[in-house]
Amino acid sequence: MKLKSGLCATLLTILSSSNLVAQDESPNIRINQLGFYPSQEKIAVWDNEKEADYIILDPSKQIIENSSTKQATLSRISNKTRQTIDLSKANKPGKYTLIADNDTIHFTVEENNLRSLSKVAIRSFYYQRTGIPILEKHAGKWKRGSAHHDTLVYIHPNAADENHKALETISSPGGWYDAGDYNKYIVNSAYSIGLMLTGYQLIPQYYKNLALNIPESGNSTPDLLNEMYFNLKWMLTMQDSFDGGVYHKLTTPNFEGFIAPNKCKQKRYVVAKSTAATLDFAAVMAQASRIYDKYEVDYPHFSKKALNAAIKAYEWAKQNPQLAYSQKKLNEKFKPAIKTGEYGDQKFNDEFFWAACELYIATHDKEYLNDIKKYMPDRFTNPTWGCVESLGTFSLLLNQNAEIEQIVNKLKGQLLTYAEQEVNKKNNSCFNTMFGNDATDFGWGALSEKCINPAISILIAAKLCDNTKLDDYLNNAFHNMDYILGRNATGYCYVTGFGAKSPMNIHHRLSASDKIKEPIPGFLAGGPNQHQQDKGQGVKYISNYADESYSDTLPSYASNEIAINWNASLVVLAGLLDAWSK
Ligand code: G3I
Ligand code: 9MR
Repeated sequence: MKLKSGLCATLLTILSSSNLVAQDESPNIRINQLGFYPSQEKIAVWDNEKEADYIILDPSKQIIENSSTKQATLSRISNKTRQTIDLSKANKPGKYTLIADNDTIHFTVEENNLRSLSKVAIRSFYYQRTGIPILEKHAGKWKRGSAHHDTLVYIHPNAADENHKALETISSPGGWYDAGDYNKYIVNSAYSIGLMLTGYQLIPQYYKNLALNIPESGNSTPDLLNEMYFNLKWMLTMQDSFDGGVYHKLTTPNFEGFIAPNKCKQKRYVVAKSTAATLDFAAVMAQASRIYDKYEVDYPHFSKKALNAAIKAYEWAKQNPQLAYSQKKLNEKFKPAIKTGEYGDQKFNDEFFWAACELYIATHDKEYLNDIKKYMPDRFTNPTWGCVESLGTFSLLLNQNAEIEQIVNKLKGQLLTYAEQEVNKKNNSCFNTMFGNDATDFGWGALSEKCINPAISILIAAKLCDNTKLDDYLNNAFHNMDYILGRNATGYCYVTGFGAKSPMNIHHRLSASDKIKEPIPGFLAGGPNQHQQDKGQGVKYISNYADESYSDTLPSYASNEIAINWNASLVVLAGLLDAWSK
């Protein structure tokens, strides 16, 4: 076999060492830093306009590939040309070495490659738990004392009504911190759990056996459900028992500083009820009521309670169908002004649709079926916190019956049309992905909303609508995951604690205040965001290209925050790929 002299020299160095090479030392190779499943379509990207020769060594250091990079493709975002490195010869479990020009990188091939990511991504929610001590036996060095007990939460003047005076208190303990901040938001909580319950229903057997080392582990409920129950229980406390409406969020007036949770001093309030929060609550409670029904032993009466809460919430929403949570308007009338995350929304057809779907599935009541018809979307829209109709679609597909056959067929058609459009985006992609070829892909939370969620949607399309597409869509979903884990424009593996080049300075108050160098593991960063809303607030971006608008610095809330909804995406995709990879 004839090798170019540069490759020969690098090969000799490699054969005499076995250290893992960090991504930074091989700047031209962009690769999934977690490795691959044996059966997966495997490529790396050569981030250089010049073609390069490369070799691949198998675990016994034999050369199994001697080739050159191919498919030079110009990015539509930057002026960069990238090429493809074919790794398909690395198809058996083991540790491989890729040498391209002067760059060397090791990568692994193994069964269950994403298993650890799948677990740690769920465990990140345990670290977000409020009001309880996070114990060393579960959290290792990231243990911490309890804080934010929320047993004395004030009714904000903007939430006062005939049954609750301003500044009265309620108790609303538990639940997860939303993100890098310390507040708890109903819209995002409901959406996150709705998405994970969708994932759970697709692969219940997989989750049955996935033990997470959280306090409830070992009971008879799958740990994913155990973890979500912690937040569902809190959500129930956010419903006004007088009228069924749900407070939009539980929050301090201003974001806290980057201080430890037990140092926080601001008062916490529940704020005005809203249509979006109440409908999202109704949807997720109805969904949870049927899924947790099997786990009465661990969670007695929860199912019934959740369903009643959902029904009441839906009734409230029907009477208050247009109550947007507008912080600006409320702040003009009420004090103290609330400046934290808005999760604002003006359109509620999607929330009505999701809630009607879940309540119909839980009760088979015609009233909800009528509303499903009334709010039926005319096309499929990828799930995000503000656009939740897809969660209704997924639930109907998962719970079909003769009565809704026509509706389900329509929704299947919509989902398949969407999926075809989505996979076509891969044409002429320099990362060989559906995601990341256009600047508009990169907004706040892009990695979850625009990269992972479409991958989830197409997988569901193949699994529930057209099985003949499964191989193709699985490949595409894997490629989007490769993007998340390193085959991308910055070379970051965007999940904390994973990969050779990983975020170290996430905008996360828990990680920033714990005096531990490494961030809490398992969190997906929001990722590159062309709008750079935090620019000039101490944030320097490495580049202005949309796909490189990422800053691994603490102040970068627009690119480097973490959030439960983004991790929910990661949980679902990692789980589906791990379960369906065979
Ligand atoms: O909808 C518009 C779209 O029409 C427009 O083309 C696009 C480009 O400007 O913007 C879209 O609006 C964006 C909106 O999210 C909807 O996705 C806004 O620019 C963007 O600023 C907004 O970001 C939200 C951010 O809060 C700021 O409000 C994120 O989605 C949301 O995930 C994030 O959530 C925060 C919570 O408020 C507080 N806790 C942390 C959490 C994560 O950062
Ligand atoms: O830290 C805040 C983060 O958790 C929010 O998601 C984000 C968007 O609402 O806002 C961050 O707070 C910033 C504020 O919006 C503007 N001034 C700088 C704050 C970060 O230090």
